[in-house]
Amino acid sequence: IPRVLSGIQPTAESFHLGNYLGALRQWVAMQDTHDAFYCVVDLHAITAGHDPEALVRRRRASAAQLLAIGLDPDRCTLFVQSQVPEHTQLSWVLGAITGFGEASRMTQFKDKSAKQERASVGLFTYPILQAADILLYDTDEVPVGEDQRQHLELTRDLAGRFNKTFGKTFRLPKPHIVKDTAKICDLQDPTAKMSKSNSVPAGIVDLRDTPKAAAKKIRSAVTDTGREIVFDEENKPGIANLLTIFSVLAGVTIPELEARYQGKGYGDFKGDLADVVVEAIAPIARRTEEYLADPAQLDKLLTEGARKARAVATATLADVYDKVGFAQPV
Ligand code: AQP
Repeated sequence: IPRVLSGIQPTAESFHLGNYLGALRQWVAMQDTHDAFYCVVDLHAITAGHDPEALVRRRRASAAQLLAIGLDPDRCTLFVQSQVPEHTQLSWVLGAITGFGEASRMTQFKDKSAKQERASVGLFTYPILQAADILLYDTDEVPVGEDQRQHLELTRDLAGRFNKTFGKTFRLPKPHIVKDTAKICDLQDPTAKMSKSNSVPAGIVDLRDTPKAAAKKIRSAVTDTGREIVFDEENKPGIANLLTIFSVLAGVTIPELEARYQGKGYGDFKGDLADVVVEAIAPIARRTEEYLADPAQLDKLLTEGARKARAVATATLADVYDKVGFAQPV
């Protein structure tokens, strides 16, 4: 049974519809077809500055949302990255075989560092830690959005290079990117991706938004000139984005939606979509609060997940340490 691993950063109080449709929905589905490892990547979340109290809160909020969307600790290994020290240990080894130029080509670093006054070295080496996350678990597939494709390529390059230099150790992982939902766009700027750190609040639907707030954001989403509801990414990126969201959440194809709204206006369409979005996220928000009501139980569950993860991670790291000539950790 193939292995899947993916992670998500606890950088906000809530995940958004882009995270959910681009990646998290696939996480849920792959629990039944794969040996699944999912982690809240809090080590990654400190690379752009952070507040410790908020990090604790967001770590739990992230785990609660993952359970709320349907991850089941009996069917997957759900854990927090900082509880598995092997991630940083492997990252150091991989950093030593990563070229400076190679790391400098990562577009996410270029984009994110350009927006900061002082970008950290941690932000620069982020993709190397991500490679370690993936390679520790002999991962076959990594369900992610389009923005992570380049990092996955780096991961494969590093795995191949390590294998060639020190002997076969790592499996080469493949990205699992669902094309239709690989890039959900900002509701206020449909040419940009919906993003926790870049979008204005009105541009993002959060999974923890109240029904009223979510509906309002959908109803005030930027749409294009013209009146027709047709899927045309080039000329009508706003409507195309809304059609994508509608189609996936309601389980209706885009041609069916185009037919349904022929001759109707944007207002009708957005009103109906608002209902669909609220119906999808309201139960997630409610269940998230239920899990958050018992933080001790949540922490216990995550610690059990970390134990399961470590059973795999320590074996991989021991092999890596042998291969590179390190003494074993005691
Ligand atoms: N707009 C999106 N459409 C489709 N997939 C998306 N993902 C993120 N935004 C979209 C996917 O969500 C997963 C988790 O992402 P992350 O926690 O690593 O954060 P990110 O990719 O950096 O996403 P954000 O929302 O833009 O966060 P910030 O702004 O904090 O960096 C990934 O699989 C990602 O592909």
